Amino acid sequence: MRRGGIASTTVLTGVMFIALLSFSRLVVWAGDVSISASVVQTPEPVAANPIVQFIGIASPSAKVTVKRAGELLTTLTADAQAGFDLTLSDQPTGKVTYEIAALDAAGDSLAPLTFALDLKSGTTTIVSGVFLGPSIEVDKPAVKLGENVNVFGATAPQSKVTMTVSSTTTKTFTIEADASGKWKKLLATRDLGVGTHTAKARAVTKENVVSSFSSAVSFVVDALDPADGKKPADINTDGKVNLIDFSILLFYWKQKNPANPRADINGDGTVNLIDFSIMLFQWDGT
Ligand SMILES: [Ca+2]
Ligand SMILES: [Ca+2]
Repeated sequence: MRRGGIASTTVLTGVMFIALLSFSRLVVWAGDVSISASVVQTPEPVAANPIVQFIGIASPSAKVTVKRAGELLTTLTADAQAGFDLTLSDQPTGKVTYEIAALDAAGDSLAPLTFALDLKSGTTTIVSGVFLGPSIEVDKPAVKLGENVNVFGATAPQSKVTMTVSSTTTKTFTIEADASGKWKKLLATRDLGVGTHTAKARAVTKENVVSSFSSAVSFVVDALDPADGKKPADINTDGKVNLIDFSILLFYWKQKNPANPRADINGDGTVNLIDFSIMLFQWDGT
């Protein structure tokens, strides 16, 4: 009887129903995380401190940390399939806030989740279906229009990652994570346009468990400058170093910080013989 028989199982069903109702108010979501919680009644009437168990998904070999009211409680490593299962014994009663965070195998952060639970003495609270949002990084914070940007991260192996890239419009991309949970998308900035773009992602496992959203990362796509790729001595940026550039050089001759900064070819603050020698060196003629 102390180990729990048919009678106590019947009681448990009723308790679980009440617990689910109350948990629907107590759990703080981050996105559409599906969470089930149950309360198991122990035979002892009082005394035992609450037990909390978190079962979820991060990324393969992620370092998962649990904080209670901001204080680090425990750290563990997710398995090769990204799963983790941790039990916290001897927890306080009353309203308690837990934060679950994780770093993927490369050290990048997955999106943390926070849970506000109301713990009762002598109970075990199981929070399952906790799927942390993927880690997400961008390889360059700023590029010129036409260059590529890589957005990448980690999540559950073989899960389907949906990434949105937003600025004035939103584009959606679908990527499959590989066997080690890594995902990557090469973005052609010519398709995105000039401006600041913000990317975020979420994942769905093959078993249809949906993650919360990742953090957002931003990158800037700058318009091409007419001078991009041109020789420094091509002062008027027409593609040739010739007499036109030489006449501009003469116009600003001996000036400090000329109104046309390109006339100071080496950028040392003065238009002089050094700039002229660079021009001769880069000379195209005619
Ligand atoms: Ca020129
Ligand atoms: Ca100069």
